[in-house]
Parts: sequence; C-alpha cells; structure tokens
Amino acid sequence: MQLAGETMLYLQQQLPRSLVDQLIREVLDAYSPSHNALDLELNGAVKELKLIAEGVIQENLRYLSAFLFLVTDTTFETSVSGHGNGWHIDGTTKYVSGDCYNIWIPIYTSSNETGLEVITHADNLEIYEQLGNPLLTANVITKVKSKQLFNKLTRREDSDLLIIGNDTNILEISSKDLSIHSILSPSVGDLAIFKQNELHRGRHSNGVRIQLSIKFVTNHSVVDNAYYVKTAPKMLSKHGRLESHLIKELLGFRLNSCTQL
Ligand SMILES: O=C(O)CCC(=O)C(=O)O
Ligand SMILES: [Fe+2]
Repeated sequence: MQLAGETMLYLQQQLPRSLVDQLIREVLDAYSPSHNALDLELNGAVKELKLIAEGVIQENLRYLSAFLFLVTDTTFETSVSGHGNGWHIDGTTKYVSGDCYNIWIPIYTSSNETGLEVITHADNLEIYEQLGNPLLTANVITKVKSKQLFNKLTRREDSDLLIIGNDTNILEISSKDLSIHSILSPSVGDLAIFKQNELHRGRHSNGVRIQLSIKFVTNHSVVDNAYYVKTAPKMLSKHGRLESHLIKELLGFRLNSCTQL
C-alpha cells in the first residue's frame, strides 16, 4: 500500500498486543517524570514500527523523535485555546527539509470521544497548492474561536476558517469544502500515519488518552541542528510532573492488568 502522495493512513488494531505492550515498556523505560525527555532507542518495538511505516510509505525512514502526552479535558483546553481551535502543523516542520511522518498511536484510552482530524494533502490538493507547499509557518484562525478577529480579516459569509500559509498566502475557506479525515474513537494499538506538515488537530471530550507520536523522516531529508536544541530535554513544571506521574501510573496499570489476564 502506498502512502506517499496519497492520503493519511489509519489502521485499526494494526499492532499486535505483544508489540503494543513491548512499546509501552520501552516508553516507560525512556520516560522520566522530572523532565520531558523521551529518547526511544531504535530497537525493539520502535524498529518494528519503522518497518511497518516503511512498508506503507514505500521509502526508507530515519527515526527523528518521539512525544508522549496526556489528553484530558484540562490539557485539551490548553491545546485548543488559540485562535485556530487546535488546528496546526507541527512546529518542528521548519527544521526539517524533506518529508517527516508522524506515527500516531494511542497507548491508553478510557474515552470514546477522543482522537484526531487531518486535512490531508492528497484530498485537499487545491488548498495546499494555494497555500504553498511545504507549509512552513501555517497559522489558522477559526470563526468559532475568534469571531471578532475572523470577521475583521474576512469577507465571505460562508467561510469559517482562515489559513495563513507562507508569507502572503492567506486562504479564506469553509470547512464544509474540506475533506477531513476523522478518527474519533481509537483503540490502543490503532495507528495513523500522516505528514507533520498536513494541518491536523486532536479531538477530545471525555476520559483520558495517553498519546505517543513518533516522527520519522525520509532518508534524504535534512534536519537542522537547531531542531535538537529546540527539543532538548527540559525540566517540567509542577503541573507537568504531575501529568507525567499519572502517565507512568496508568501505563504501569495497563501492563500489569494485561499480564494478569
Ligand atoms: O493527538 C492529539 O491530540 C494531537 C496529535 C498531534 O498534534 C501530533 O501528533 O502532532
Ligand atoms: Fe501535531
């Protein structure tokens, strides 16, 4: 199956339970509640994931980095607090020239209203062409979040989304005209693959999701050294440490209850 130039791929229950458990063990080993580092080693489960992604994308990949985060009502509030109501391209896009794929895997979930939406390149070609590709600094302003600002900057009655691409490329559109891929109730072990420079956002309205996003770049991509400075481990705030303690506890419970089955 080919992904490059095609669409986002979402595989339900693609990963066998033994691989997910191994992945969670590797995440727990690499994760420390005092800072935000998650240096996964490219062996074991992560190597297995790389092989799966290479099979799908039909290109050789290099591991770049991994992010682990807790999605709850409160953390979600922060991620949708801006004008864009959560829509974004990843900030690290500007440090990578070439393709960078996000492998998105929920590794814990107690919610049936949580997930991801992606405005895929392949299904919205016209929009990405007008914005300029690759998007380096896309910003989104939504009518629902910032009505006054939106009305000030736009003309069309039916539009609800303003996407600001490279420099002067500004697009006023209606989300009805977009083809959006939605995942609204993923299970642990599901897997989505999309490019980090495709507009996307998390969705959430109850319960807890622990999310692992691993980035792989294509072999010929060049990563700016500033990326490693930007993503270097930082000490967490009190709230951040609380979140990471909860992540550790919940993942630990899941592993223990699995071995007892
Ligand atoms: O899972 C989410 O809520 C957001 C995911 C995301 O933005 C990412 O993986 O880059
Ligand atoms: Fe993202």
